[in-house]
Amino acid sequence: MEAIPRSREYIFRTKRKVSRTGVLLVGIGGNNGTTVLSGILANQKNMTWQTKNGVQKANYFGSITHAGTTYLGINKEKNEEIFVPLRSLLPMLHGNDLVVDGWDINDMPLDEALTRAQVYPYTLQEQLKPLLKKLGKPMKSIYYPDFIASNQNDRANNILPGNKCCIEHLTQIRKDIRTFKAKHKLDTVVVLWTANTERYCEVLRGVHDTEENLLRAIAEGHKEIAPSQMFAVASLLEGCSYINGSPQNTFVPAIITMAQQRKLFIGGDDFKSGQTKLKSVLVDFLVASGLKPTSIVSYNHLGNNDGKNLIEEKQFRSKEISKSNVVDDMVHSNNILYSCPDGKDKPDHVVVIKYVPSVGDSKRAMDEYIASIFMGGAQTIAIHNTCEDSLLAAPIIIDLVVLTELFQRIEWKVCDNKSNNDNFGESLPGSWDSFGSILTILSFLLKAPLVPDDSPLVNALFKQRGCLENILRACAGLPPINDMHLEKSKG
Ligand code: NAI
Ligand code: DG6
Repeated sequence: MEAIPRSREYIFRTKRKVSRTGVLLVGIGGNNGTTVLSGILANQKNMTWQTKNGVQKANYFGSITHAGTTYLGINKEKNEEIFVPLRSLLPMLHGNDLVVDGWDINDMPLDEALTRAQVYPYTLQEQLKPLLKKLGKPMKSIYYPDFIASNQNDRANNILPGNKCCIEHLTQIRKDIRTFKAKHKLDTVVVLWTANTERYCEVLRGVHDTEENLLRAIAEGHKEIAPSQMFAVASLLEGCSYINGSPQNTFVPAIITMAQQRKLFIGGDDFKSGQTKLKSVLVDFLVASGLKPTSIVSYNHLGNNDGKNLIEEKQFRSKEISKSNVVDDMVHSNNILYSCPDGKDKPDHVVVIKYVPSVGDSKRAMDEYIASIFMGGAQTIAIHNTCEDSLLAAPIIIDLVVLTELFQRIEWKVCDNKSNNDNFGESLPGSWDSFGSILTILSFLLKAPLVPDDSPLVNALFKQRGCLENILRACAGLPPINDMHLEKSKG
C-alpha cells in the first residue's frame, strides 16, 4: 500500500452564548428518570447527607463534561503535566442549569417514584422529597402494549386514550413540548428516551421510509409505529433534538431524514454505563496487545423494573443486539489475529440477563474473557462488577444533553485558501456547516452508536473519548492529543 501525506485546514466556530435548555425525559418516573432529576436537584441545593463513612456531598461523578479533564501541556518550570476540566475548553451548560420534566405511563408522583426506585439513601431521599413533591406527576404518555413487556401493563395508568398511533397523540406530545418551552422560557429543548426498552419494530417500505409515508402510517394507526418513534417525530416537528437511551430501532430512515432536513440532531442507541464500557476497554486492550479474545460471556442480573421488562424475549432481544455488537471494530482492526476472511474466527460472544428482584437497582455483571496468547496458551479474565445501574446512567443523561446543546452551537468548514484543492473524493463543507444530524460524537456515551451509512462504527472506548475530546480541543484552538510527548523531550 502507498500512503500520500496531505494537509488540510479546518476551522471551527462556536457560539459562546449557552442556550437556556430544558430536557424532557420519556420515562421520567422510572429509575433513571428519578435518579437524574433528583441528582440535579441535590446538586442545585448543594445537598449533603450522612453515610456510614461520613458526610457525602452531591457531585457529578460519572459525567465526562463535569468530572472529565483534558491535557493542556507541561509547565516550563517543572516539566509537570497540566490537566484542565474538559468543560473549561468551551462555554457549556452546567447540570445545575437544566430544567427537567417529562412523561410516564405511570402516574406515581415523582417523590413517591424516588422511593420506589430504591437508588438513593434514605436521608437523601428525605431531603429531596419536598422538592419532588412540588413537581407533581409526570405528563400523560402514550402506550402501545405490544412494544414493551406485558408485565408492564399494570404500570400503564397515566396514558392518553387509544392504544395505537394516531395524529391526536402526536399533536398532544407536540403541545406538551411547546408548553414546557414557553413555561420555562427555554431556547432549546432536548427530548430523551429513558423509558422501557421496546421490541424492534419491523422496518417496512411505505411506512418507515419517508416522512410522508410515516405521517400517513401514524394517521392510519399502523401497528409497527412504536411510541419511541412517535416521540422522535413529535420532537423533530417541534425543532428539538432527540436522543434514544434504549436499544430499540427508533431511528428508521424516515426519522433520520426528518432530522437531516431540519438540521436537528439525533443520537443513540442505549446508554453505555458499566459492563459495556468495561468491555469496550478490555477487548481493546487485548487486541491492541496482540492477544486474541476467543470468547466473551457476559452475565447480568438485576432487580429493577428495567430487568423485569427485559424478561420477555422481544425486549431482551433488543438489548442483546445492542450489548453484543460492541467488539466488532476491535476484531476488525487486527487481521493478524483474526485472519479468516469469512469472520469464522470472531470471538464467541454471549449475553445473558436475569431478573432477580431482591438485588433491586444494584446490578451484578459477571464477565469471562478468554484470550489466546503466546504459543497457544490461554488467558482467562473474570470480572464481577456491582453497581447501582441508575447512578451510572444519570450522569450519562446529563452529558448527552450538555453535548447536544453544545454541538448545536458549533459550525465548521474546510479552509479553502490553505487546503489542498484535491478533496480526496470526499464531499466536505467549503462554507460553514453544522455537524451531521446523526451525532456520532456522542458514541462514548452509547452502547450501539448510531452512525451514518458511510462512517465507520467505533466502539473502542478511548477512541470514542479521543474523538469527543479532540473536537472540543479543536474548537478551543488546541491540537489533538497525539501522545507523542515531543513537548517533553529535552534533547
Ligand atoms: P425503569 O423501568 O425504571 O423506567 C422506565 C420508565 O418508563 C418507567 O417508569 C415506565 O413506566 C416508563 N415508560 C414505559 N413506557 C413508556 C412510554 N411509552 N412513555 C412514557 N413512559 C414510559 O427503567 P430504567 O432503569 O430507568 O431504564 C430506562 C431505560 O434505560 C431502559 O430501556 C434501560 O434498558 C435503559 N438503559 C439503562 C441503563 C442503566 O444503566 N440504568 C443503561 C442503558 C440503558
Ligand atoms: C441488564 O443488562 C439491563 C440493562 O439495561 C443494562 O443494565 C444496561 O443496558 C447497562 O448495560 P451496560 O452494559 O452498559 O452496563
